[in-house]
Amino acid sequence: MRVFRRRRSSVVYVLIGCAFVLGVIWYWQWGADSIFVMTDEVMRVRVKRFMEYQSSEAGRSGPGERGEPVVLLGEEKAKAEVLMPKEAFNRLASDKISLERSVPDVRDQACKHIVYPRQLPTASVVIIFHNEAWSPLLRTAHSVVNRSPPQYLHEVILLDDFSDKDFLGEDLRKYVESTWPDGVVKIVRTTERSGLIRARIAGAKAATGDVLIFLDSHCEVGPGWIEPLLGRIKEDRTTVLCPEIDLIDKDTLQYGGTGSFSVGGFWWSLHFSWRPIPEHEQKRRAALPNGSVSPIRSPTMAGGLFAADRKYFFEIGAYDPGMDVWGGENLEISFRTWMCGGKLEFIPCSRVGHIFRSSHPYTFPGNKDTHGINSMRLAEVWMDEYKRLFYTHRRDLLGQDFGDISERLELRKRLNCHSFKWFLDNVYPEKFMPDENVHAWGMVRNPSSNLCMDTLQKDEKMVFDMGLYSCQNGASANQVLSLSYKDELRREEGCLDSGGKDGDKLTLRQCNQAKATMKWKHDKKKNKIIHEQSGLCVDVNGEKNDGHPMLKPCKDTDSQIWTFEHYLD
Ligand code: UD2
Ligand code: MN
Repeated sequence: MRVFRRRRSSVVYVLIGCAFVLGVIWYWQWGADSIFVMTDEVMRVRVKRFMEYQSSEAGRSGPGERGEPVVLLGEEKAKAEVLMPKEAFNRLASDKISLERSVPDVRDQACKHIVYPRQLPTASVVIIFHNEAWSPLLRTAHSVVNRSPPQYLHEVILLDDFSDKDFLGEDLRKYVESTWPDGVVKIVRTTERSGLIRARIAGAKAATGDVLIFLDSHCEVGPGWIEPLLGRIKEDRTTVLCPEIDLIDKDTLQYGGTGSFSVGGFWWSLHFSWRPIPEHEQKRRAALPNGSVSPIRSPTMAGGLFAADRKYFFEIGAYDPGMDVWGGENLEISFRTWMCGGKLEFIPCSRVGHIFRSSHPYTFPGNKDTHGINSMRLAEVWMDEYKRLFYTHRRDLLGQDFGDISERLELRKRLNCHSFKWFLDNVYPEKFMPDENVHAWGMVRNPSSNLCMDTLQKDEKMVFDMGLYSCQNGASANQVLSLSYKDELRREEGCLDSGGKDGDKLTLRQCNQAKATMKWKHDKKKNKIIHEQSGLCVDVNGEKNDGHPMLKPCKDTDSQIWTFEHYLD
C-alpha cells in the first residue's frame, strides 16, 4: 500500500514537472505574445486588420492586382506621356491601382520552409519622401502595414522632407489619421529641405522600435518580407541587411522578380553597380543551413532599402550629416559597416519592390552635383590612398570644397576601423585596380597621330567599339586602360575583344577570362599590340580615321605603334 502511494505521488511529481516544463516552453514560444495580444486593445485591432487583409488578398480583383501591368490606351496614354518627363514614372497608371493591391510571391520555395523565432525584435519602418506622388507613397505605407505581422511592426514613420505639394500637407495627415486611427503610421516633418541623408537621420531619431528599416517612398513589400530581416538581426545585431529589390516597372507598375541574385559593387567613379555573386561567396553559403537562400555577403548596398539594429545604426555613425540631397551615402555606409566591424548582407527571402525611375522628380537646390561632393567626403574619410582612383575619374572635382569632415575622421578613429585596403582584400578581393598588379596602365597612345584609345564617353555597362580621340595627357578617365597580368586590355569590368579578322574593331564587353579572343600581347620594346588568337596588330587606321582602332596584318608602320602612359614592369 505504502509502496503504491509512493509510486503514485512520484507519478504526480513527474506530471507536475512535465506540465511546468511545457508551460515554460509555451510561454517562451508564444506566451508573451498571446498574453500581450489578449490584453492590448490596440494590438487586437491591428491583428484583426492584418488577418482581414491576409485572408482577402487572394480574392482581390482590379487593375494591377497580383502585380499585373497596367497598360493605358488612347487619351489616357497620351496624358500619361505628357506627365512622364516630370514625374519620371507613369503616375496615371499608378493612380488606377488600388493602394492595397496584392503582389506576387516571388520568393524561392525554400524560403517558405524557414521557421523564424516567434520572439523577434520590433521594427520602425522609416519611409522618407520629398514631393512624392500620392499613390506610390501610400501604397508603400499600406503594403508595410498589410504584410507585416502587427507584433513585429512597432510603427511606420512617414518622414516628409519639407515637401511643398499641397496634398502632402493636410490631406495626407487626414488620410493617415482616418486610415490608421491606432496610430501605427506617423508623419514626421523636417523644417527645411534636408536631403535624403539627413532626412533618414531625422527618421531614425524619431523611431523607437528595436530595428530600423528604411524604404524609399515608392516601394511595395512582399509577403513574409519582415521576418527574415528581424530574424537575422536577432541572430547578429552587427549585420546591416538589404532585402532583395524587385523591379516595379515605371511604365506599367508591373511587379517583377529580380531573376537572379546579385551583390553590390562600385565603380571607381563611386557609383553603385550590381554584380554576380562571386564564387568564394557561393562556396561559403553552400555550407550554411538554407544554403541557396541564406544571407549573401555584399561589399555594398544600393542605398534605399535596408534594416539595422537601431542602436547599432547610431553606434557605427548613422550617416554623414554633411552629405546633401542625394548620392554617395550608400557606399559610405557600406564601406563603414565593413571597415568598422559589421557585415552587410542581402537577404534572399525578404523581397521588396521599388520603382526605378529614369530621373529625379525633385530639385537639387543650388544645382549642385551632390553625388560628386558627397562622394568626395566619403573618399576623403574612408578610402585612404585609393581615393586617387576616384579622382582619376573625377578630375573636375579636384580642389572643390567638400566641407568639414573632421567629425567623420574622428568617428573612424574612435571606432578603430580597418583600412580601405583591408576592405578590398577581405570583402571585395575581385575588385580590379587599374594601377595595381598590372603590366601597364593609363593612356594608350599612338605617338605619330597623338591619338589615344578612348571610350568616347560610352558607359562601360554597354557593349561598344573602342574609339580614338586626341590624347588628353592623363586628364580623361575615358582614356584609362590597363594591360593586366592575364593579358587583358581592360577597364574596370570591360575587356577589349575582337573577332580576329582584318578590319575588325576592338569591342569592349564584360571581361571573361575563358575567352581567347580577349588576350593581347604588348611589350615596350616592339610597341605593338598583338591580338593573340589571330596574330593581327592593332592599327590606328590612319588613312580612313573613322575614330576606331582596328586589327590589321602586322607590318612596320607608325600606325601600329602604341605606348602606355605608365609601365609597371
Ligand atoms: C538610390 C536609392 C536611394 C538612395 C540613392 C543614393 C534604392 C532603391 N534607392 O536612388 O534610396 O540611396 O540611391 O543617394 O536603393 N528624398 C528625400 N529628400 C530629398 C531627395 C530624395 O527625402 O531631398 C527621398 C525620395 O523621395 C525617395 C528617397 O529619398 O523616397 C530616395 O530618392 P530616389 O528614389 O530619388 O533615389 P533612387 O531610388 O534613384
Ligand atoms: Mn527610389
